[in-house]
Amino acid sequence: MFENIKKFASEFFVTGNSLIYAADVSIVLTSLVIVFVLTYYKKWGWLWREWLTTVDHKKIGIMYLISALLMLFRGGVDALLMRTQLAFPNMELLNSEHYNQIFTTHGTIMILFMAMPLMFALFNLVVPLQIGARDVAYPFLNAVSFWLFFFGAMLFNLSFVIGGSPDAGWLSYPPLSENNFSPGPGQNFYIWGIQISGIGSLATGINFFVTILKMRAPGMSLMKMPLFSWSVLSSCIIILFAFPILTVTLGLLFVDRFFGAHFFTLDGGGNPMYYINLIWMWGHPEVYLVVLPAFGVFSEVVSTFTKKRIFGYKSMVFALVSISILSFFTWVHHFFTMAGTTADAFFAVTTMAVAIPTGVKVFNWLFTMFRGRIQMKTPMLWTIAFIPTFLVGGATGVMLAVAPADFQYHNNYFLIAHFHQVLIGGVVFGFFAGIYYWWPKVFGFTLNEHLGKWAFWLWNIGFYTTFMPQYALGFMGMPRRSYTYGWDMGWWPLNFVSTVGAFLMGAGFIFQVWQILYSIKHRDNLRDLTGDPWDGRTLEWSIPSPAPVYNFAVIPRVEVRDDWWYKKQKGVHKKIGAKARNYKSIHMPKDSGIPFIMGLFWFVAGFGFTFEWVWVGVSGLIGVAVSMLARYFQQHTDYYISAEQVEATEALIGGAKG
Ligand code: HEM
Ligand SMILES: [Cu+2]
Repeated sequence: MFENIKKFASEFFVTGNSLIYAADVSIVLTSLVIVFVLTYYKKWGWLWREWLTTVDHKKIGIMYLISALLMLFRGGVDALLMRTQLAFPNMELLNSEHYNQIFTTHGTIMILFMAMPLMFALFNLVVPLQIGARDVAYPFLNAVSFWLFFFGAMLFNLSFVIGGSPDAGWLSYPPLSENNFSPGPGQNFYIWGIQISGIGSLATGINFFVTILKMRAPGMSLMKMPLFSWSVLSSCIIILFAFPILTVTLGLLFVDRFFGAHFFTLDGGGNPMYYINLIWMWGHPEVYLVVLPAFGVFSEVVSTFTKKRIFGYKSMVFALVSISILSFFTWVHHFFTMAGTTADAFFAVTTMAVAIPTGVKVFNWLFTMFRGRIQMKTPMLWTIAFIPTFLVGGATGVMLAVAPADFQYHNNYFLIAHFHQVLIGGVVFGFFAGIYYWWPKVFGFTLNEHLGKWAFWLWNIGFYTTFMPQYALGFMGMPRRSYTYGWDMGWWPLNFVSTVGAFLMGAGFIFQVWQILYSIKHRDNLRDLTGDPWDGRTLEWSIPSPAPVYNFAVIPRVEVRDDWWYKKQKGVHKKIGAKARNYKSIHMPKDSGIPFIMGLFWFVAGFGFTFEWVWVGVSGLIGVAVSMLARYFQQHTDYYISAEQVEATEALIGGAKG
């Protein structure tokens, strides 16, 4: 009996590495601290009422933000471990197996559980306010999306301490990811963690697509819509077409592994290349859909901090939409070395074509800044830093798109440098700019600028120090995913420099955490009472910060692009308050515990199938079905805020100006 338990435990829990034991201890301790604090301060009810059951897009946005920052930490620790291992030849910090696991979890977490939720945080925090809506089109579904993301991410992260991490790379190519080569739970964690959160992402895409098309304030025609909302719309178009491909691909891989099918194995008539084509038909659009909203942020920030309207608005919209369409026609550039010459030529051209709309956008940002009164606040700093970074990232992308030359760069450090340059310089810088920019809207106080500038410089210097040497390492032949190298290769000085840079970025992250904590502590001094600290141009700045539950006491009527700015210029905004006194009752969605519970059941289902405990998996799925039925039969899903209550709230928060 005891022997059996011991055997089970040694397979169930990941053992044999001091780092993992340390993680076990810290996970248990952190959980205990959280439980203790919640109990001691009697906060369980508050947590359930205010957060776990909320359908308010603003709170959901905050939960996405917190989760994404935690995941940035986890993915960052993975990165630093890898960089430490590579700092010198023949290092023995990580063995090959452990290194494989770490680059797999790093890549997966950074894209799916860091970039995606950070993007969804901005969708939720900004879009409804920017288009003058009271919530998203489907608030309940929005909560379901969040909890699917959350429990999918938890499931994936659990693999670190239970069962073992996946190790077949962030896209998990077969045949390596098939049962013969990767038996056990690791790959299953990958499949189910991503599957569950991916369904949530698809729902978010649908939600914001409908929200933007159907819920804009009266008068805001599509061509008067702010560019951030346009970028979200383009991103959602990609989600709508790309995520179903991911769901099917992972589903087929699961069928291969679980039922012994042969979709992606050569024996039995399948082919791994089917998978590789499918996963990149999702994967390439995926990387574009995370960068488009960053482009949207830059457009807002540039025009706010130069006090000018954006140059070439229509060409900006055109560029966004054409990038979202082009994104579906480039996937083969990920395996030029495996395709034929005709296919290579076609996909080389489509890939290079992406540079055109992107170039249009860069010039428009520059023309907007030209002769503007530029205010060097942190959101603007990140935007200015983005331009040269993305330019180099884009140019090296075009180099990679030259199919014959790609036979040289393929799968070496040149590629690693290229995609980090666009992912960090584009996506991460963009979302940071967005967080700094909209932070006061969300929380009612600004972030300390001084610490923010330290973080900015550390991240930037760190970035170039880390990734510029990697281009050279690529030319020197260092393959991607190598866990070690010898003294004879001549690679160590550049690797060492790269590692130093990675730690500088780590220091930058610490400064950001410090900046946030410091600003929370001193929020009374940093308080913004105007609701419009940057003298903004779009509707979100016309209401108090943080916005009340119903966002707009009276839905604004939009006449021009940058409506709020022109109302301020004409001085008519002061009269809005007086008119607005004529409040009406407001229709709102009720909070619900079902999304959280449904997410929990998905987690149980995923966990069960991961360990091939079929009955646990099936029970989880039954739970999911039951929670859907429960929602179906729910009667009272909405309520009204009375006109008097709206009036009282507005008087309290100073909404009714003038
Ligand atoms: C914060 C600084 C970062 C550092 C120092 C870093 C470092 C690394 C390293 C050392 C590797 C493994 C290279 C190899 O052995 O092949 C890697 C791979 C990867 N990184 Fe990062 N990274 C960082 C941020 C990011 C971000 C922000 C993203 C995405 C948003 C990202 C996405 C990826 C992906 C997709 C891979 C490929 C994983 C694979 O080969 O399966 N990284 N990174
Ligand atoms: Cu691609």
